[in-house]
Amino acid sequence: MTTSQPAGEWAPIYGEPYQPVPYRPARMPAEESLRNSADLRQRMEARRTVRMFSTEPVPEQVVLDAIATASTAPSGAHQQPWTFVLVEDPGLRKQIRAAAEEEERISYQGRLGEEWLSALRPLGTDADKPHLTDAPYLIVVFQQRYYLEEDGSTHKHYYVDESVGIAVGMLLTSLHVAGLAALTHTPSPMRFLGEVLDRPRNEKAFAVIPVGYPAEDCVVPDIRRKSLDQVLVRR
Ligand code: IYR
Repeated sequence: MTTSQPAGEWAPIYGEPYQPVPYRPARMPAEESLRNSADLRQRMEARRTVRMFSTEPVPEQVVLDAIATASTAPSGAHQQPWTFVLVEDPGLRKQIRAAAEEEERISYQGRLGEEWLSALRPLGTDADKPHLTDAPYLIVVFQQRYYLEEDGSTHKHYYVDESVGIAVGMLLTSLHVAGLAALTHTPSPMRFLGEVLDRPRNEKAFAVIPVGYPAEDCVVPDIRRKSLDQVLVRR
């Protein structure tokens, strides 16, 4: 490692002057760049979203590393507007599953509408959410819609959706390269998550991410990804 962050706790720096420090990462030889990018591309092409989890435990440190990696994401005004709640407690997971399934039943019974239901049909999703209690961990990602000081005063946060979306992408990448499966689950509405997990009023649930190993009999939908040609436009 050639550069690293100074050790210590982060604290807000609103209004402080610009104080740049040198950033001189060693130049990576082109062959190494190619090897690394091709290797990551190949690994990521093998990633699948999993909805059938084994209850087998996974190494806790891998999950902590993934959350720490996610928290390296760039963010609007470097405000890092995210909180990751790592839920292991079986009682809490049961509560989350019951509340999610209650909402999802209403959704699948018609709230989503025919167009949405038909978009979901090839994915085989339904209102049953066994992954919420089977997977050994749930990572519930919250967006901090604004910064909340202890005295109750607030500061605006910027580009919160974008920032948290990038962080979740990095989280999923880290889990995948460490051999763990995950699901980006967005129960809707998600308000119950803030209540069950006792989060402050500035935090809004963004996604629930069950993490674990795929079940032995895990199946996934037979779907294809867009090719590079289909997503790349060159000018
Ligand atoms: N939240 C529901 C429905 C759902 C919506 C989308 I968009 C998906 O890609 C998958 C599911 C559920 O979790 O089942």
